[in-house]
Amino acid sequence: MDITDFSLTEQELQQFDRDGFIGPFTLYEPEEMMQLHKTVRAQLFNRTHAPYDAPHDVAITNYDRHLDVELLTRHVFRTEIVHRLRSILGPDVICWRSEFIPKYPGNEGTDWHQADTFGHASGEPQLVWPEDEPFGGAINVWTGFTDATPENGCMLFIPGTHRKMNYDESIGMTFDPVANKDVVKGQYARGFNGYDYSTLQKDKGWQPDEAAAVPIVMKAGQFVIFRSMLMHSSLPNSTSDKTRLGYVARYVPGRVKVYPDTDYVKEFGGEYRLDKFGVVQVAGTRTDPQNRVASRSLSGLDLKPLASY
Ligand SMILES: O=C(O)CCC(=O)C(=O)O
Ligand SMILES: [Fe+2]
Repeated sequence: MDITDFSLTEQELQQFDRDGFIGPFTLYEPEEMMQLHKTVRAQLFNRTHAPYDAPHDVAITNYDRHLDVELLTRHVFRTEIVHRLRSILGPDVICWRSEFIPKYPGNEGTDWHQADTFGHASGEPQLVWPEDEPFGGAINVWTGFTDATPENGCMLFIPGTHRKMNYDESIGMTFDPVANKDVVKGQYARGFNGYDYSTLQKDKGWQPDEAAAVPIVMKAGQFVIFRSMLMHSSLPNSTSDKTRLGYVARYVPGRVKVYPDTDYVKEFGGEYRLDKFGVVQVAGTRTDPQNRVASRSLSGLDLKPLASY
């Protein structure tokens, strides 16, 4: 096999189909990751071209910096990632969101959730797949910018739970960062950026099967690929000195409509204009004609999508 071909093997695809996730895979060596993290951290402070003008304590401030920070643009295009995505999604792949998800020492974990339309906050879908497809949601590529361990807040997955939504995202949630902070659910303090995700449960009497959860332990520089429809959460950071930082890039096939019929991202009690937003074509050529497209990075970098096979 060509060592520059990172496509998933037949066996890996079967595993992904069964479990809803695969990995971790190594993208950067720990030393390289540390350097990259340091450089990117400094560049994130420059918000001249940042896509959303949001207060620093609102999570959306961390969204989509792959659109303006060159090293992150390069990251979402990495062949180690895109080849594998193409194995799952086919030839036309777009990156429609990225997010930094930090867990500082003492922070609560992330509550159990599944995302299909990503409309959980406002009740309005952010992603619309063509009808009659078996899956919705995105393929998440979560990269550890630091190590992720059970102590500092690694993710938990419940394998095989990606086929059935236990949550109804069309209900929408109430943003209340005070009431929804550090609430103990199951054994741990877990939240969802100021929301209570459990309010979307279709069956109020149902509980996630925590006994079936597996910890996703990762070294800095590794990434894991998972369906957003998989049941996932993360543990609290119980350390006093070890930050956990994940950078997740979310991808869909080009045929998915992204933010249909709206000019805003509506989350966290605010509405943020999509003027600077665009999907980034990382493989192939096709995207839904109504999708906003970023033809080049806001930093000026002009990367070409991987050619179709
Ligand atoms: O990093 C976390 O704690 C949760 C990640 C997550 O929910 C996601 O990437 O969709
Ligand atoms: Fe998630």
